[in-house]
Amino acid sequence: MPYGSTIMIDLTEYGWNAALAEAFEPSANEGLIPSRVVKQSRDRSTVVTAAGEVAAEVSGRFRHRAQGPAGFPAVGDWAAVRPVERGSCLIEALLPRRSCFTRKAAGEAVEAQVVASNVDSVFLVSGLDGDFNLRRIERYLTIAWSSGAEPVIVLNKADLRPDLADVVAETALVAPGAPIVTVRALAEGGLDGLVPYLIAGRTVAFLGSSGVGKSTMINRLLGEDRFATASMSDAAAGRGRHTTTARELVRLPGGALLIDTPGMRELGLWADDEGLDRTFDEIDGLAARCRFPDCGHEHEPGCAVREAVEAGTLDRRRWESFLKLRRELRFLELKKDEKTRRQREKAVGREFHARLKEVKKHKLRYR
Ligand SMILES: Nc1nc2c(ncn2[C@@H]2O[C@H](COP(=O)(O)OP(=O)(O)OP(=O)(O)O)[C@@H](O)[C@H]2O)c(=O)[nH]1
Ligand SMILES: [Mg+2]
Ligand SMILES: [Zn+2]
Repeated sequence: MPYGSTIMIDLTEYGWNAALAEAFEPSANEGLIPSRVVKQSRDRSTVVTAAGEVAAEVSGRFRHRAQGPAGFPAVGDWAAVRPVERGSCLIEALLPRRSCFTRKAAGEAVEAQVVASNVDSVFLVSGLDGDFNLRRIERYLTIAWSSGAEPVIVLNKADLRPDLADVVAETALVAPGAPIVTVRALAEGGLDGLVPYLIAGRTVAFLGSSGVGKSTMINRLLGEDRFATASMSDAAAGRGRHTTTARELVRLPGGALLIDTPGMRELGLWADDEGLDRTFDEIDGLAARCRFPDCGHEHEPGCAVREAVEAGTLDRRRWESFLKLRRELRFLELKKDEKTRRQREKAVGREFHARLKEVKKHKLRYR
């Protein structure tokens, strides 16, 4: 790759700005160059630099210093890289993330996994077919409100639902404060509702289960079949799960930056209380009228939330969903605290042994 002085790509087209340039300054002094991660699959990255796209991997120093999986490069990250040879470079550091959509990594480990970083909007995509699920939307929203990006609920495959107005009304009840857009990815003009969010230099991540039409939408917006999509026959037969396997950022001709992601089978919560409260805004509002300021809305007397459920003004499923997600968050907090404590104990232990060794050495020397 030509790393010389020829500049082929203006990184402002990828969202580079004065604030990033300032954060990058120390790295510039080390002879590194700025780049954005445009593709991420397992431990392989591709970054775009002023000289074009190149394969990238993290340096030994980066790996040594990284704090868990969330510290590793994710699509959308800005990275300081060192060109090494034709067609590859080493990622030495990441610039601070402005926002990031995070989930709990699958399995027992209490680790965050960054799905997409530095995003302005997240399109939470559902398909209006058999797979439509309001509870899943609440789960995505809780993370999205915690991410620092603006969520937009995108309901695709609107062609399959004659009762569209009802579905939108139902969705609005579980997504207070989030815009809802219905689209038909396969129809002429069917994506017009997304246009207000596709702004030059701004980044939009497409998130949602497998088969909801994320890649189909991005292809239509690009005007080319850049990404593989599940074929109609696969979709009809219920096959074609997880067609997309990498997280990838592309630039639309109009300048908006879109991130395609593989469908997520499991979306473990990695969020904060504020994200939960925004998702369940009406419950948060009712809570102000509970007798106890720290009411858990479960068994306490004088609970305005439970009273609303009993009076039928708050949907019982909504209340149950809130309690379930909150339980999941509490469990996560507990595990995180445990982990921090263990790490601290380990550090204290290490320190103690180091001192002990010093003392012994000292005694030997002066005996
Ligand atoms: N009826 C209908 N089908 C659609 C629409 N949008 C997409 N599809 C179909 O849905 C199937 C899945 O689309 P994909 O774009 O591959 O889905 P995806 O969200 O990218 O899935 P993963 O990559 O597995 O996460 C394909 O067969 C599409 O043709 C739509 O608006 N209406
Ligand atoms: Mg896809
Ligand atoms: Zn209460």
